[in-house]
Amino acid sequence: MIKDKILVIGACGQIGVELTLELRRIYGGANVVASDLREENPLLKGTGPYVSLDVMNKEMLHVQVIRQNITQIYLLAAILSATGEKNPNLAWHLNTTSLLNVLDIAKDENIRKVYWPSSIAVFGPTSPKKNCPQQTIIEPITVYGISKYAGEFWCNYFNHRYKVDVRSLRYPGLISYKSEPGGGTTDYAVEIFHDALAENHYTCFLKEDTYLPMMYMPDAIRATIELMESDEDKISIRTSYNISGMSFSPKEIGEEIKKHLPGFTMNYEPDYRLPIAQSWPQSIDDSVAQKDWDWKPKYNLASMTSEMLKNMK
Ligand code: NAD
Ligand code: AKB
Repeated sequence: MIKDKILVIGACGQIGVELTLELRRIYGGANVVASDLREENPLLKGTGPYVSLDVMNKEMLHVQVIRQNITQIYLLAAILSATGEKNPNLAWHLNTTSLLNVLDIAKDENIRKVYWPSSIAVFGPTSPKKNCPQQTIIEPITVYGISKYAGEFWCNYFNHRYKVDVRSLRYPGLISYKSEPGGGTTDYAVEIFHDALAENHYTCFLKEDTYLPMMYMPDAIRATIELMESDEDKISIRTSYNISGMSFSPKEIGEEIKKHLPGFTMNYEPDYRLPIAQSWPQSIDDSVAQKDWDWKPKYNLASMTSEMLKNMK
């Protein structure tokens, strides 16, 4: 049996912390090397090795891969949709160069598997709004969406041309309480819990009827590991798989929170993130992921809300 040694890049971010902890639970703490530009997240301390690493420095990345005998890479470093619009050049540069650095090294060093997440942000205003299919019109309007769509095709290219086993999911907005979200348009669905518990009130930067696809973090972590552990012959999509959890609007999540915190109130002050959200689908068709590797979410709006409030209290 191959003994895997995993490198997680961007391990101190919203997904990275929880994914690293779960990978360490499965593969053993010493076999999962966490890395980031930032200081080590307190939740990771003492659970396994940590290296400070800038993924843009290809030489340093290459040295770490060789030095640590890495066999799998999870690349999570990116600039998300809202922050990306403030500095489009930086977002394009980080999101695409980081992926090319990792794919090149994976090709040269025979890395067994690579994971790189895409996003529902690849879709744009011309994509279907409801049950957006795996293959459809894709015309993203954010630099983040453009970088993710380009990245999907780089993954596809490296798989077909060089046989790099790179796998990917188009995550919806992710909702978690262990680590903070990092500059996305769907972040309102995390902020709302913090403000509800602190002030019993939330001012939302989207309109009340802005439906978006969302997922509770435990489902996203499970989807990631299920995809990565699936047999290679089950993977028919080498760009990125649609996956779906739940869909709701700010008004609906507010009403759900109100069932637990009766005095909770909301108002709306839409900003530059509203057109981004309105350009994305409201719900996602993930039938290809269901068929290929048996994907099925566990959480809906009600169960996610009660878990979030229970854990955050
Ligand atoms: P995040 O912003 O919370 O974390 C990204 C991490 O990467 C940060 O800790 C940051 O310090 C690190 N990083 C940035 N530049 C780096 C560099 N040059 N070298 C090394 N590390 C660097 O992001 P996240 O929400 O955890 O997202 C992880 C991945 O999942 C991204 O590719 C993102 O596009 C994708 N995704 C996230 C969501 C979501 O809702 N969180 C949804 C869809 C897709
Ligand atoms: C964002 O809002 O930018 C992310 C995403 C959906 O990719 N959460």
